[in-house]
Amino acid sequence: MRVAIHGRTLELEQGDITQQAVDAIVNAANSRLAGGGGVDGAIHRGGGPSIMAETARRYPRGCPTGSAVITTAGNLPARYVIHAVGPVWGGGQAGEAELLASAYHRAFELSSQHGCRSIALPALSCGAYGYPVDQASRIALRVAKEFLEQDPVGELARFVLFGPGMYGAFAAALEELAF
Ligand code: AR6
Repeated sequence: MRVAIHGRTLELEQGDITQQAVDAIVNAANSRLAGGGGVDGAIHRGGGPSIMAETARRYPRGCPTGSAVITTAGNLPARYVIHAVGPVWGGGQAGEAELLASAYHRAFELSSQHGCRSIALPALSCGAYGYPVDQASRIALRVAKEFLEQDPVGELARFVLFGPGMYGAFAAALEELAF
């Protein structure tokens, strides 16, 4: 599914984010940048040890929830990996929505600052961190839309969703957003 925004493209695709040949892919990291399962596990497996070596060297104190840091992408087809830290879902009263929006926002900002025209993103916080996908997808797409509307560099934002359920939730949220 694809929509045009100010001549730029917002896309949804079902698949594996590590296979994306875009300028930057976004990792669903934790604040220690310690690696783990899900997207994070797949990125470090596919990219090789140079990514973890770089996060340890450049960001020894990790990355706060709601923010992101950038590294090269090792053996992956992308040029950069942007490690974004979404919130753990705790019921919605602990600022989760703001933190999720801010993690996406910072990831987009870093991609633009590094001259990336295309970026692929996962459903941050929607796996191990338990964020309800109907709510998370609206936040993710709103931030992506705002980015594409005003950023001078970004041309393509593609959400790469794992499985038909996650794709369907994002597709419903995208239809709901008025373009
Ligand atoms: N490509 C695209 N999406 C994927 C892939 C993939 N290869 N693998 C999983 N997903 P998660 P979180 C989907 O758990 O909730 C890690 O241990 C998955 O189905 O990766 O932000 C980190 O180290 C789900 O829809 O990220 C952190 O500790 C979405 O990606 C913690 O998990 C996000 O699931 C972060 O949890």
